[in-house]
Amino acid sequence: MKKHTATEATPVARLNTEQLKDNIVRHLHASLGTDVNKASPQAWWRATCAAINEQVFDGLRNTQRTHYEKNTRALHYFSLEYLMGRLFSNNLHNLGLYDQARQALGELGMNIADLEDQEEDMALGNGGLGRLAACFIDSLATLNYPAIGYGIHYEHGLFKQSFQDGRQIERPDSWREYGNPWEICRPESVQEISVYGYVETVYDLQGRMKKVWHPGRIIKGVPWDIPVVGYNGSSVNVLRLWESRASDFFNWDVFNSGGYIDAARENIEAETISKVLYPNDETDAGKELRLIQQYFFVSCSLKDIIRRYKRSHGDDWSDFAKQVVIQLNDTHPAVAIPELMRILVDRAEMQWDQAWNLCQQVFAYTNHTLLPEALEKWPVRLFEKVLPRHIEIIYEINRRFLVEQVDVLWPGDNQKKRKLSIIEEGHDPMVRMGHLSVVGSFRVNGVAEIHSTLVKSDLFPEMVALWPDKFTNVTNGVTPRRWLKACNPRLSALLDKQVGTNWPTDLKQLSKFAAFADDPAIQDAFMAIKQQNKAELASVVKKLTNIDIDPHAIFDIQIKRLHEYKRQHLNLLHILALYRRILQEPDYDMVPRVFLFGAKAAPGYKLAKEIIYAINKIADKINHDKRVKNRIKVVFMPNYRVTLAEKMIPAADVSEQISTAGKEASGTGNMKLALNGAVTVGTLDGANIEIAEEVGSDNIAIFGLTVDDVKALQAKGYNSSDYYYADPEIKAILDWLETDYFTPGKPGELAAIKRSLLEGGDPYLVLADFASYVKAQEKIDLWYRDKTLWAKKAMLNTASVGKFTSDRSIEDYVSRVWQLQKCAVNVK
Ligand code: Z2T
Repeated sequence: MKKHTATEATPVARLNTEQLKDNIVRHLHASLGTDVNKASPQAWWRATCAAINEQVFDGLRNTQRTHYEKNTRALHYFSLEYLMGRLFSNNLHNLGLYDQARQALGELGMNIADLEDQEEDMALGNGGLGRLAACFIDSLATLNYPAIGYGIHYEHGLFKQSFQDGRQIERPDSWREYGNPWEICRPESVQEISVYGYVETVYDLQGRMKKVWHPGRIIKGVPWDIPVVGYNGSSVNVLRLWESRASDFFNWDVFNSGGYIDAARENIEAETISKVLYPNDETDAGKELRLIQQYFFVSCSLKDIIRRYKRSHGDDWSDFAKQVVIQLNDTHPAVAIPELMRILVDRAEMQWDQAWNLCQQVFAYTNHTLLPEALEKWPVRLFEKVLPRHIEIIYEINRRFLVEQVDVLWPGDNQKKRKLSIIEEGHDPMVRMGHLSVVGSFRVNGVAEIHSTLVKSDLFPEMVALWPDKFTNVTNGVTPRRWLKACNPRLSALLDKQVGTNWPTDLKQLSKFAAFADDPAIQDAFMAIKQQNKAELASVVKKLTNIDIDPHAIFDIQIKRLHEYKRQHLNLLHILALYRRILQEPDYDMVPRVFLFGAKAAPGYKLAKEIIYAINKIADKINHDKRVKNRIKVVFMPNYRVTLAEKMIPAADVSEQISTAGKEASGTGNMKLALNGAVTVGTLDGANIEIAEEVGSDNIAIFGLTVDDVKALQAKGYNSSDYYYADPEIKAILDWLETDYFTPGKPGELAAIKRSLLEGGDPYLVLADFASYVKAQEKIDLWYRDKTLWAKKAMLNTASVGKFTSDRSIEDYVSRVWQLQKCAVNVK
């Protein structure tokens, strides 16, 4: 038989247009029960998905067989969130079939873009953390690393957002209401997990103490597999998502004793577990159901991993840490640590030390934030109720940690013990999941250089003293397949021509594009593409908001979850400053600008919702004010999500990355926007710092306080009202918010922002950074007036951000954390 390598093997056969046409029509008949004359766009989309899946499943079988035969070490990515977006064009691009499919559908009388719009976003995540997981599994498959993603099969993903009189309304998202073509149910791999109940202490014949957990409830986990197609005929990996169901044998027993209704209620409760994604991105919900969600998917996943391991190793655990590495995506899945201990000690009857040793070789933990309100803590009494055995195990992990580690380095130092303890003392004691994650992992990483530095210096300094080598950095990245090739086909074609076609898997190739930054013909081509992308976005804006925007204006874009620390209100204050200048000076000279926002607020986050309301009200006023003469337009795009990002990012001139220094762990939208030729206005925070290093200070507008400045200002005592009284522009703008100018007849409706900045003490230093922000924006205005200068800066952004491919992030994880081998897939 022919020998295959990763590059020459094509685990997925390439089809030509004719074959694809045949397959689509065949599925229209055989799978959809319709025909070419009466099929709806939805049926065409499904038939095409089925045709794509024939190729996907070939690749999946080849990959799974190869991994099984070679018995490779594999990464197991544990994440509560995967923000996948749509998979139709992604899978076609990664299979190398997009152009054939477009042509095939065209010849069948269908427009591929219309079919793409049939698909609901798979929005099983909140924002950056969930989208990062999606980019990582794309890169893992592309790079041929054996890996599986584990998570929850939420019935409802992140809520759908609309506006009613400018206020955010949330509606449920039902992404699989009519079935999802990409998922495969695997009933043969169901798992059962336990919650509640009590722990009994028993003694065996040798007099050894044993703990027996008598669960109160048993729940079934049903796995759904989503194939993850690597780019260019590489591996097809799996994302395995667990759906909760009532366990038949446990609950329906009650039926016999006349407890039919009770049994039915228990069923409903079991099925509630995977019902809905918690919509808070950086606040700890602290709810019982959330803890059960975490434990449910972690326990199912560990059992799945162990079942697979035992298939080849039986009860011999000695190779487990060689075969298995588990990455914890933040602390959300950290209960995996006591769960694996429970399985090893209680079930496999392993000695504690040996079990702990194994655990510490298997887990690695990524921290995604320093915000105190996002650092997970669970009340001990909740743990006792839901996971009575796990809390005992956590106590024992903690006891040994304090005695064997902390007390050895700091003998008798009780203050250190209080600070480092996994259990936070108080009248309501808490389990600190960050501490547990650090103690139980062999590696801990932050997601950008500055963030990893702060994780060490500010969050876990004593842990660094105990384990200096545990801590590392892996700067985030984004997949250039989705975030350039698929979403920006025009720019992709130009890049293919100028730097060759290898950039999707070797993004540093883009640096060759810098050689054309002064070439007038290429500048024109580049700017013409931006212009077309902007015109396309303008028609999307018109359709969604009925607002007319001029594609020749600067498109200034801020897209991210709504948060005080991300400072959408700083952007808003700048808009108000411009508006006020125009009113005071009717001929105020500025390049026309469209400010576009996209953001969802967590439903319970009051001030975030007030900021959305204020942006909408102010937009309405400015957009209809004739005196503005279209110099400013403000658009709040409803229901921002992956699919909308794919339309906005290619059309951006300016990228707003304006968080308070030290607060944004990394950011990933910043990378996507720069890659598509937007110039960043940003603080020295998160990955902005590394973007600035790559693009150079001429090609980015940096402003504001640095991390050190912020610390110094807060140490000396920050008084926001100083800025209010010292700067007449700030004062006028904030006072404006209290009038009824933007909300006729209802003064004070926008006052919440002013209150938070003055009475609230302006915790994110908006007023301190305002003047510097306005200057950076003036620089942008000046730069944009010179078309060649701007083209050069934009092009150099695209050319310089090759570092931020998620392929590089994955290679960093492989060498610093996972120690995986690439595995070429054999074709059969
Ligand atoms: C999230 O999206 C992020 C951090 C979180 O901390 C939670 C969520 Cl849902 C618990 C973001 C960071 O804010 C962002 O800076 C980073 O780029 C992203 O995670 C991926 O690392």
